[in-house]
Amino acid sequence: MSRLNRMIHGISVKHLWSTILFIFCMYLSTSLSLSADVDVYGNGTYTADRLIVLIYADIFQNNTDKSLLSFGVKLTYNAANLTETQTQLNDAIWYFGNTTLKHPCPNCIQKTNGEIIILGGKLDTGNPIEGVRGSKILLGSITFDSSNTTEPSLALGFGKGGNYKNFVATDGSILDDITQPESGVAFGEINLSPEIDSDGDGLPDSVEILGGTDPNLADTDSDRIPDGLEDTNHNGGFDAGETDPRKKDTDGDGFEDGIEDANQNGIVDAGETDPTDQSNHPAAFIELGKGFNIVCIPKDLSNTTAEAFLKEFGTSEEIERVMVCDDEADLFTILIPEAVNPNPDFIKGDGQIVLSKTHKVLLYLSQMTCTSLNLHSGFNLVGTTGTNIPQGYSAYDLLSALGSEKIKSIQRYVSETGLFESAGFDQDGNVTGIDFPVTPGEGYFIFMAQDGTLNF
Ligand SMILES: [Ca+2]
Ligand SMILES: [Ca+2]
Ligand SMILES: [Ca+2]
Ligand SMILES: [Ca+2]
Repeated sequence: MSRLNRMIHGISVKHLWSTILFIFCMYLSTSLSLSADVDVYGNGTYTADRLIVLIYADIFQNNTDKSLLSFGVKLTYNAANLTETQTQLNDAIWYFGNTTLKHPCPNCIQKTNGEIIILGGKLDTGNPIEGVRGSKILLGSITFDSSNTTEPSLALGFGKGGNYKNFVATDGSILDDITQPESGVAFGEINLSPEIDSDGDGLPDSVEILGGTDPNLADTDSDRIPDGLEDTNHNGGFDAGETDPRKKDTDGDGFEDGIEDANQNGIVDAGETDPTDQSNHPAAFIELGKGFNIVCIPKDLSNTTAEAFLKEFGTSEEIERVMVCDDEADLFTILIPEAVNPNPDFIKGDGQIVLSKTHKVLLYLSQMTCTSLNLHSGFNLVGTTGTNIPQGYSAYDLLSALGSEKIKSIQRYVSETGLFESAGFDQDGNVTGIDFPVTPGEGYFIFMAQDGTLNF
């Protein structure tokens, strides 16, 4: 019985065709794949007027003793149809120096009409013979403007800068010289397909691979701004006027890009600060997550009406309700945007519970005066409204300032995890629990044993 027959024997007719298809695909993929020490191939993705070619290599996949120290690849193209606009070596992997100080490879990209040579090497001073090994290793990329992106006539071959031989392995062997098909270098096809944007962030997958962002994650650096709104010209680079899609805080002023750009639209709107200018940043901010939030509005609340107070948080489209603690009655007053509301006493330093329908950032551009917190025995919902709280002030600092006789514990709500964090005193009067930061705009539950006042 043949191998195929043995495999088919015993399976139902229902599965027969899918099995035959599977075996056929196995055969196809085996017959199409290359099998040299280093297989070089490409993926091209196109739109109506652009073609991006990513050149990859499978390197020493069947040999764990060797890796590759250098390569030289040539792409031949039809210059009548294609105009090269950008060629890059993947210098994240191929570099001279070390992981923190990477020297650019001199003269490693050579262009003539119809031919581009990319040369690369890895020489890490920490481990000079480490080399590179693995499957689908990106060597470099070439971007073309095109009048005919779907039949561009592309071919890969050895890239030789002069007479140099460039594929050198860690054992000293020069793979350019080896002619047996299973050892040495084999050049495959460049497969072409239309550009896609898997994560829907506005940057095509190929541009994300080029630029080092994640093609399957819309916000690579999790600063709340999608990659495609940071890299606004969609070229995979980090250009003047753009925020860096690989860095949360582009200008390093301590405020993440998506806080400064409060509505996360990639534009500096009125009332926002510039995420690319270190000297321009907010004084304080409140970040509302979707759902439950405990916050404290950093402003002078004297003579504030419920209507004006609610406007600080947003419209009824954004906010479901705000709960203000009435300290005297130990009750919450519930306020609903754009409805008829009672007018509670607003006391500076009181916290609020906000049920938000959306994620929202509220920016405060100017410095606010600091306040003292008047805390009464029992439950308090308070917040720090000022911006002159000492740098690094934390729950333990607050507990120590009041002392174990007066304060029992402090809690905050972390909207990302949906959990409360708590700090207090143990039996011996030592601070214990999570030493979370105390920051302007955030609200806290404080449980007091006696009345007390806290001055920052
Ligand atoms: Ca994308
Ligand atoms: Ca981002
Ligand atoms: Ca960013
Ligand atoms: Ca910033």
